[in-house]
Amino acid sequence: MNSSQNVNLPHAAQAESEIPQTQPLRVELLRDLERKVLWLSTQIIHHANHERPNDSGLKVGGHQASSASVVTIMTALYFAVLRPEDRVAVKPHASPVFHAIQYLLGNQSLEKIKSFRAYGGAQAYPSRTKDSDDVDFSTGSVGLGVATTSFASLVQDYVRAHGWGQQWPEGRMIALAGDAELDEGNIYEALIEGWKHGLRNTWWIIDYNRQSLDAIIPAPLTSKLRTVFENMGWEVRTLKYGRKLEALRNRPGGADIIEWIDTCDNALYSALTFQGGEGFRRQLAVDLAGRPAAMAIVDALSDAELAALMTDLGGHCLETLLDAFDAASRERPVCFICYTIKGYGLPFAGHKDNHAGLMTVEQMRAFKSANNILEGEEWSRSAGLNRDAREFELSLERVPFNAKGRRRLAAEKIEVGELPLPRVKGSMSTQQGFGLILQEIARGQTRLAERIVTTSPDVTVSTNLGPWVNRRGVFELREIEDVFQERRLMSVQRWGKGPKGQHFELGIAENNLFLMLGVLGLSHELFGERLIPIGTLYDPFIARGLDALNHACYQDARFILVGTPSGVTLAPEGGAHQSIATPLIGMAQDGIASFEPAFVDELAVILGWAFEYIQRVPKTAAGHDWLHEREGGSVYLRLSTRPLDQPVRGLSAEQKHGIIAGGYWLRPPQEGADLVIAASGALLPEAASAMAHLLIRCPDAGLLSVTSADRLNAGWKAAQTAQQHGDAVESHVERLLAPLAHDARIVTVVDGHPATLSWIGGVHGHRVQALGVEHFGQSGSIDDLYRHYRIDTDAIIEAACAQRARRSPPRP
Ligand SMILES: Cc1ncc(C[n+]2csc(CCOP(=O)(O)OP(=O)(O)O)c2C)c(N)n1
Ligand SMILES: [Mg+2]
Repeated sequence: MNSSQNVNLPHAAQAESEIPQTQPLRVELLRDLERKVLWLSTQIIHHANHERPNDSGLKVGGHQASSASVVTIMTALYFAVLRPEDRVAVKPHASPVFHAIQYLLGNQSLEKIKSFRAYGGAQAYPSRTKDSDDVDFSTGSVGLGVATTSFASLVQDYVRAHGWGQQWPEGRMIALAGDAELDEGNIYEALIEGWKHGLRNTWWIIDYNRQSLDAIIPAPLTSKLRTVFENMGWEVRTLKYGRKLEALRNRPGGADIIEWIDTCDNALYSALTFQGGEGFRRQLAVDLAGRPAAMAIVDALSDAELAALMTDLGGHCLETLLDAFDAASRERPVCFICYTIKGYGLPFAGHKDNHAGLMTVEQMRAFKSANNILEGEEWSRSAGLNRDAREFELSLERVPFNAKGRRRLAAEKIEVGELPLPRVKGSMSTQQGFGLILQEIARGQTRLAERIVTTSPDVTVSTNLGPWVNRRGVFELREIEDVFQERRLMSVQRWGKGPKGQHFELGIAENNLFLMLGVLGLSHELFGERLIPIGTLYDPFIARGLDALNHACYQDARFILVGTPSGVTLAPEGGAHQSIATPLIGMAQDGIASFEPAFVDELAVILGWAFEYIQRVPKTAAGHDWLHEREGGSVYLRLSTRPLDQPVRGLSAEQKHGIIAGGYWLRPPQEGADLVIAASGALLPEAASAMAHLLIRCPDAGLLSVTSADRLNAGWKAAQTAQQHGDAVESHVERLLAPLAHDARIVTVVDGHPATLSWIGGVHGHRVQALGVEHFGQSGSIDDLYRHYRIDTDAIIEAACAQRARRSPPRP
């Protein structure tokens, strides 16, 4: 293809994809768009900081230099290369560029870009949930958006291998990464995982400006990156020079100039870029003295021309970019290392302190005039381009990427129905129960069973997912024989591998689990196909992937997370494997409802609800319904390996409601009762046994099974807000505790941090003794550890009695 003429569709297969009335834009037009995008993205930040009223005087911020660095790359992508099915993670600090492009394409409002970083305006960093202009992947915590794209590609393969998603062409999963993002370890974890799964159809485009927030990287990193990526099966394309510099190679002396840049220290090159043509000229006069042919080239150029030549890097050359994108493979993942200049085209280009730098009012005035933009035309889409406005608009309408409008897909809900329940009798742990329930589901030929996809970071067996995988198989793009089975060697795990498998086997990196769940849980919106993702891991190692979990929830991905085993109940395994803080994580993490059931029948109710809850459609309409729960989200189940005697009972509708709302009475308190023991999960037997002792003195006492401190608390908070707005509503926990005497005592106990339930006294002003684990665990038996951490029967009794001693005199 000759990209100086027309920009062709990048792939023949795609050319046939039914994109109506679109046509490639000519490079001259792309060049104008590049200028316009640079102007608008710079102006969006300038307006937020210097033009919009700002009562607080607080700096609004924004990253003009980071944005300028990636303008050419994003212009090439969005206006020429991308197709609607492609999905992009834009580096966080280029948010203004993304919003400017969507504004030009008619997908973003003027009002939103004028209120960039203001309440209700375009977000500081691209956000799927808070922005309205079709963000594919939220970014902000550097590294996560990049790695997400490789998991997105694996999930797309999964969907298509199962024969779904055929109504939508296969898209490329693309990350626009800042070069410092590659310092994040999660990138390398993702590279290894991608290699294991035969990753393809993924592009990582690195904005290689050699600057981060604080620093300029001291030595060339490209050779290191190249080996890492190639080693992991990636194709690497380095786009170092633009057309102008490349052309020098054929001129006498030109190679000397190229060689000079090749060997120039990054910091010096940055400083000279900032100084401009005059700076380069002085330096070259010294360094290329004795190379008359090279100096003849330099001497023939004006300062402006020399600066333009010396900074003509690959990432700022449309033709170079278009050619590289056009030639790139789909069958292998591709890493483009695009040399760029941070702040390219702006006065602080190359300056080492430019990361958060803002152009001054005077600089913006000069920049506006250089762009031929008149006063009042700052937000015009075509001003200053010397083009017919109507034709320009028509060209924008024909941009292939925009052919299908907003690309947020939807999928029908999967009917959940009654879950087939395992036979539960005798003693069983919630973890065992979980494995059995999934095994039962796996046996059935239901839509639910078909759409469940499980994944685990190397703890599939030890989190009881094995039987599910035996029935449903491991997902691999190609069929792989189980050698052990073939040779009739005994193994409990008979895991066939192939394209119809329903379990993603992951390596140990928990971060990858959450990135994977993040994409599996967005499959309905990204690929138009609903999946029901379930991920299992050891509960303490949630902390290992916490930022990726937060990222998944921030994107409103929908999945079920099973943290098991949990707490000091894991006894002999010791402190490194015993979670303490996870109940608080479950409460504090937005977008995920956490549960800690004690019995398998409770777990079954929660799972049945969870399958439906994760499919709820987010409310988009404005208006508040204070008590109404958040429209869906993910679900976290904190399970245990401690076998508990299972109650033989049929749960009533009221009990089931309580289990989901967060708690129900195992023994209801009498009216005016003066003691309640509230316990979660594996500690129910201790609570029940303490209660049996205490009943002699407190026959009215109640025993509460807290299935979800998170939902109890959230319901209470929502009710308080509603009550403050005049709604006569009562939360579940308010209702539960209503019969208690005003001076009743509550003892709470949880195998986790005691703050999980200590708030409960605030509901009606009751006194609380909160028991739980505050300090690192250790090896021991359950009895040893419960005694040591004061969560055993005696500790509960003591807490109840201590409260009794301190009981305040009855109010008159
Ligand atoms: C996990 C995380 N750590 C720190 C930051 C703060 N931070 C934002 S941008 C940045 C440097 C980014 O440099 P680079 O990726 O090279 O982007 P550039 O602005 O040069 O394009 C840092 C440290 C962040 N956003 N996320
Ligand atoms: Mg950088």
